[in-house]
Amino acid sequence: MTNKTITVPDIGGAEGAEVVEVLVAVGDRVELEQSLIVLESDKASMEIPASEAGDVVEIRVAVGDQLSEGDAVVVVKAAGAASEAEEPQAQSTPASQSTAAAPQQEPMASDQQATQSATASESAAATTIMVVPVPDIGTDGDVDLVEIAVEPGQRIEEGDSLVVLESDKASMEVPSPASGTVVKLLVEAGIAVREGVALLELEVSARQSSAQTDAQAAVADASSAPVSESTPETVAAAESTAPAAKPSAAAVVSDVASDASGVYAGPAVRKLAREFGVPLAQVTGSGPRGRVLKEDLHAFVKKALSQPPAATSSGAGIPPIPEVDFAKFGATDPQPRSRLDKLTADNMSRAWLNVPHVTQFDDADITDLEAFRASLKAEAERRGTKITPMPFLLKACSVALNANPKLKASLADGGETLVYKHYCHIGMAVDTPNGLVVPVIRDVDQKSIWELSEEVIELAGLARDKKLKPDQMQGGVFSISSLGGIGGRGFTPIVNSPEVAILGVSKASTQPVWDGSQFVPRTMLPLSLSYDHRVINGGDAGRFLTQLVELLSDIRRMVM
Ligand code: CAO
Repeated sequence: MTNKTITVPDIGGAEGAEVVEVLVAVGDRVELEQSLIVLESDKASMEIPASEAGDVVEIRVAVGDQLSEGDAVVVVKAAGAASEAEEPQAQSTPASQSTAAAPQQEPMASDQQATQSATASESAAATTIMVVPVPDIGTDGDVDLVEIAVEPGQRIEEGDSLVVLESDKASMEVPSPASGTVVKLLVEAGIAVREGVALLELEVSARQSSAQTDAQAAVADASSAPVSESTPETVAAAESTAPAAKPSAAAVVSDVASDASGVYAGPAVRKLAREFGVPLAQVTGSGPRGRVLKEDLHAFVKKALSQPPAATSSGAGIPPIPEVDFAKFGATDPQPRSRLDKLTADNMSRAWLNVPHVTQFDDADITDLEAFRASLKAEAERRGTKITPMPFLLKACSVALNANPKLKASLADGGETLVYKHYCHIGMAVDTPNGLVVPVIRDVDQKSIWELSEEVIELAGLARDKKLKPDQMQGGVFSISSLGGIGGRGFTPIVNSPEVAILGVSKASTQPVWDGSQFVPRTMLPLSLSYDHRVINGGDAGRFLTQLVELLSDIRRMVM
């Protein structure tokens, strides 16, 4: 039994590839070629395989470490390796030792097809055409060419991704072996390719080329390039090897097709996702077999940035409501929401999440009020208006608010200060086809019932015609939400923060009320007062609502 240090093999010259996952732990038994860690460079995601089977006795790396060829990964206690020396000390193994362990290295032998074309003049132009083939991809079979990442005329740097290949198990990016300009694509997306198939022609500098042609690789024969459009004229055979002219197999080590969360994405997309801080599992892939493309990631980020934060998730650790594909259950008709609806949603979420709400209920006996209102009908008609319970509600609220000023105060300075207001502007929720708006009636306490009545009609009309000006929706100290004209026996309105209280008004109805000796029919108006319990206590709310009920039950009290 000997201790063996397993090191990073040739990873295509990538320096400082980051450890993104450690797949084994001390004490684990690893088999030959079992993946030990996952490294990611800016071009590829690579699983580093065990070059020895044995028990892991030491892990030399941690997530976040930057590794290069030859750096130690793990130490294993290997069985039966009689020829190997014991390695008692932890140290990096020389690259030459480690590369022998990398299964990806072998395809770099001279039977591979790389490629230097001789079509270009070797002279004055000082450029030459290089044909870039599919490198060793770890399989003899065909793989799908799913994406072409470059186009003719494009200037690229050595290492830039040229194409994306995909097998059943892996997605691979083929990096450019040299810097240059793409002259011609020899393949198209959607075809099947295999090692040796010419991908494209690259115009490179003669200097760069000559450095590469010192060790030029043989070109694939026609039979090994089943889908290539390359011709003998454009692909000149060479007998030597050309490591610089062909992508290193290790540099395109396959990225696992789908990770533990089932995400299917290439290394560049994974890297980008990490940079954006996007959990890839949340991105819907539009590529073949659901593969997440860069475009998908961009679309996801764009959408996330344009969405109001509280639309589906409040943040603060509150889990978002999952998206549901309703079309699975029947016909649907998705409609974009109006700006007003989305704004209301934001405001409601903000108030709901920030304000500890309590709602208190009571009924006001408005029998006399209704009789009085009915008596005003003829006069209202003469004035060219009509009078609903709303102006009476506004007036009664203004009186009760002035008597209970805390109900029209607001918190400030992060809760350090309570701002009392000497004015009495009241907001009135208006239901419009376009959404909910809350125009504000100013100085309600100083206006007559007739004035209030006219203003209710005017502001409700402006709201429905989308003609309210911003200042007509600002400055409220309290709100009334009346569903009385619509129906319902009670509801719990959401405080229109930074206000601290809101009155919900439901539909009045005739109820039997015990008068001490008998039941008598009375018109009862259900009221619900929601309040911010950080500011308003039950006692404050109880006093306010009781006074409001008294005012509505006997409107003479409004002038007292
Ligand atoms: N009980 C019984 N009847 C009532 C009533 C009540 N509480 N309140 C109003 N009514 C009657 C009115 O008297 C009127 O009847 P008549 O025409 O016979 O007189 C009818 O209902 C319709 O009134 P209205 O709603 O047009 O007028 P309003 O002054 O009472 O209310 C406004 C004006 C703008 C508040 C109202 O039209 C409205 O938009 N309400 C919806 C508010 C809302 O959406 N709140 C929810 C916010 S949170 O989602």
